[in-house]
Amino acid sequence: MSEDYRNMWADLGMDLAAHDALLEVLGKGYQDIYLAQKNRPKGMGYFDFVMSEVHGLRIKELINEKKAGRKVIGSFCVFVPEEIVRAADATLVGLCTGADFATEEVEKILPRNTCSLIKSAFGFKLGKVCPFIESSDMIVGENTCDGKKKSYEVLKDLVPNLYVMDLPQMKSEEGRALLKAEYQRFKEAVVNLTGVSIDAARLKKGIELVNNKRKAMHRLSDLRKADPAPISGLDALLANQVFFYDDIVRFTDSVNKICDELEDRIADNKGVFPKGTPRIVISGCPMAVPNWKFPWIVETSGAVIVGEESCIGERGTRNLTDNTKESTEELMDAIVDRHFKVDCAIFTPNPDRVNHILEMVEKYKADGVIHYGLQFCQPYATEAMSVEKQLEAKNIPTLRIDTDYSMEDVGQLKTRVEAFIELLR
Ligand code: BJ8
Repeated sequence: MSEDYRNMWADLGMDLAAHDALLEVLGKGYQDIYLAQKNRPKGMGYFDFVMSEVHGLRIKELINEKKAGRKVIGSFCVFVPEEIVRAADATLVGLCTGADFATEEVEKILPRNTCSLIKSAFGFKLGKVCPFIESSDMIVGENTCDGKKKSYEVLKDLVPNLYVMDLPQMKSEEGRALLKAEYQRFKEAVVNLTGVSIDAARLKKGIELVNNKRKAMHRLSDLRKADPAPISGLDALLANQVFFYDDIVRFTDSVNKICDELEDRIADNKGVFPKGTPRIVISGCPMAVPNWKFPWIVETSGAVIVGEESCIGERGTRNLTDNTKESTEELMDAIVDRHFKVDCAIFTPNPDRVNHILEMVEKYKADGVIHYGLQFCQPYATEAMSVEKQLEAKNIPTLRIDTDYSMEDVGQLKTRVEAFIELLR
C-alpha cells in the first residue's frame, strides 16, 4: 500500500500494524475464494479492483468529500434510508461487520453469546482497523434485535456521534406511524449534521439515485434465473456487499455493465457452472464483507446459489421508492412505505418473509433452500424453524445451519452441505 494511504490511515487514528495484518488476511481470503473461481464474467474485474482498494481509494474519496464539506454517515442496517442521506448530499456507508477481530477485547465489554455480526462491528472499532467507521461524521444504530439495541448503549462511549433510531416491531398502523416519526427525526438530524435543508427536489434526486442502484441489482437478480447460471452466487453476493459502500453512480454503471455481459452469456448459453447444477436460495442473516465462508462452501460442493433472501441481497434491495409524488411530505411517506416492507425477523409476526422465499424459489427455479443463521441470533433462529416447516410442507428441500465467522466448522458444514446437494440431484 502506498505511503499516501498509510498517512491517511494514521491520520484517521488507525492501528497500522493491526490493519496490515487484517489486509493480509483479507487479500489471501479474496485470492483463495474469489480469484480461484472459474469462468467469471469479465465485469467482475471492477469488483476485484474495488476490493483491492476498499480501505484505500474509496476512503480517499470519502476524505475528499469531507474536505469539500460533505458528510459521511455510517450504518449497520437497511432500515437507515439512504434516500434522505443522499438528499443532503451526504454519503451513507455500511460499516464493517463481516469478520472476527479483537474478539478478546470485545468479550470484555459484550457477552460472549453475542452474534458474530455485532462482535465484528465492535472488534473493528476497538482494534482501530475500520477506516469507514473512523471517517464517519455520524453513526446510526437502530433498535432492531436485542443484541444490537443493547450494544449501542456500549458503542455510544466508543464513537463521537451515535444516533439511535427507534424502529417498530409490528407491521401495524401504529408501527408505520412510529417509522414515519423516526424518519422525520432522522431527516432533522441529517439536516443538522450537514447544514443542507432537504426539500422535495432534493428528496426526489436522492430517491432517483438510490432507485437506480436498486434497479441495477434487480436486473442482476433477474439474469440469475438462467440455467446455466451466468454468474456465481459468490460474485453476486460481492455486488450486494459493495452496494453498501461504493460511489453510488459508479456502482450502478458497473452493475449494469456486468448485466450487459451476462445477457450475452445467456444468449450464448454460457455459464459459470454446467447446466443442471443444483440451484440454491440462501435465506437468513446478512453476510457482510468479508463473510464469504458459507457461499464458498456451497459453491465448492457442487451447487450454485441463485438468490439471497437477506438484507445483503433481495430483502434489502427488492422494492423501489415511489418517486412520482411532488411534496416533501408525500415523498417522505413513500420512503416510509418502501422501508416498512422490509421483512426482517425482528418483526412479529413476519409472514411476508416466507412468502418472499417461496416467490424466490419459484422465480429462480431453485431446487432447495438453505437457512443461514448466525449463532446467538435469536430472531432468525426462531424463524428458521417455522420457515423450514412451511417450505417442507410445499416439498421444498430445506437445510438449516447455524454458524459464525470462525473457520472451525468448515469441515462439518461441508459434509452437511454435500449431503444436502446430493439429495437435490
Ligand atoms: S433489517 S436483518 S440489517 S436488523 S444477525 S445483529 S438480527 S442477532 S443483522 Fe439486520 Fe437490519 Fe434486520 Fe436486516 Fe441481530 Fe441477528 Fe445479529 Fe442481525
